[in-house]
Amino acid sequence: MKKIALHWKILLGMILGVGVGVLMTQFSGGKELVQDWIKPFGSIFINSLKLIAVPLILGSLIKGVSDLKDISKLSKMGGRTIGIYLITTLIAVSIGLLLVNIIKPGEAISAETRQDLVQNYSSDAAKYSDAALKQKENGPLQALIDIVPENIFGAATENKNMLQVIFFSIFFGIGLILIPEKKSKPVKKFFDGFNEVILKMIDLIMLAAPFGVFALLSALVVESPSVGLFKALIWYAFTVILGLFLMMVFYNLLTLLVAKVNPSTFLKGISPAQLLAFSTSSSAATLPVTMERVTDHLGVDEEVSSFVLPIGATINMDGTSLYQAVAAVFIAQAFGMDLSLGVQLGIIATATLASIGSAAVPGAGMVMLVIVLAQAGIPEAGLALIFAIDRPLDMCRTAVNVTGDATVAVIVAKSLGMLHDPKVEDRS
Ligand code: DAS
Repeated sequence: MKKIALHWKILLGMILGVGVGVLMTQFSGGKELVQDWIKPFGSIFINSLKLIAVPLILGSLIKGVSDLKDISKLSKMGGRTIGIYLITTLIAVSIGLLLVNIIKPGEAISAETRQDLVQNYSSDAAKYSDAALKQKENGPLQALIDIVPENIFGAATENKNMLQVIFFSIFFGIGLILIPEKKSKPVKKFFDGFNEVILKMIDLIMLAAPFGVFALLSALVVESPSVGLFKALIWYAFTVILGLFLMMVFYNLLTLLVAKVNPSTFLKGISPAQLLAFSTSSSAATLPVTMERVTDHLGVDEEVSSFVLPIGATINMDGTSLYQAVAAVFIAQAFGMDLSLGVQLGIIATATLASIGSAAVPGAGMVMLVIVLAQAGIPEAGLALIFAIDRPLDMCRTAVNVTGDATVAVIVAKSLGMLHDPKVEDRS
């Protein structure tokens, strides 16, 4: 029998989850049945995603940074590349934050639904106020101090210290570049293999996604009046997709203004990679196609594309960072939390770093969202609100991630005089 693509299975899990949830609300005791016998499988699924977050960061970041090869190459091309990657990611997060604060999707939740949400997750809400209180007591640069762990194993045990794991990973990657090649080779080999194992573990976890989604959704439906929630989820999805669309317009403007590549050439050149990214939800799986399209159809020199794109697939995820900013504020709005400007600025930093730490595989952006939520003191239980529609949004944000990488490759090539005429002309 033809293998059914994972996203169709997830979609089926979603539909069955809603169906069972609605069915169970018709019987007395139905809600408790779902909470006692189905919801735990959703919690296990989310825990497995959280479990993989730390090794995911270690593997994908250390590999990404150590792929920079040597410091001279790092300075010549790496500095420029990472600088532009950082700028596009900061722009993406800012667009996301702006839109979610204007559209306020989380406020489309009915008061009684919010009451239910807070009731069901009241323990998390209490944690939030403690975290916010602690935030106030700390000095202005506490967030900077918190990034440097005093003990990497301690940092790795708490999701909220993920930024410390990211810091350690980048630091370790730079150390790896600086030691002699013959000493670093086995270490790089280890992390290449380690990374492969982690990506395989995510594949395995995602196999359980249809069941996880089913459990999450049925619990979600029985625990809160669905009509108020789904209206909010539609507004949430609209906010993310509008932000992603604006990023696409931004990329076309950038390649046109900076590299004089007209939008139709750019889009015809990169669209096969975008479609593959959309259907696989994996920048890593798309990378070989992105490389071929950017080199042969957009005229970027091989030396540039082979350097900029692998790093981009690992650490540059503009779509993901925009989604994480929107999702974090949406969940806070859903719980009736009013995030201060300081916390929102903190989200810019954590969503940028979380997207850098997200691996290029399906669902990685949602795994790393845990960091943004934990750092801002937003209940991670809110993940249950958005998980059900994460996959379609993952498909969209991955297509944006890949387009962002291609855009930076074109700009870096242009700035180094290494942008040639395309080897292959794309007919209209
Ligand atoms: N699916 C990830 C990627 O491959 C992005 C994400 O999960 O946000 O880019």
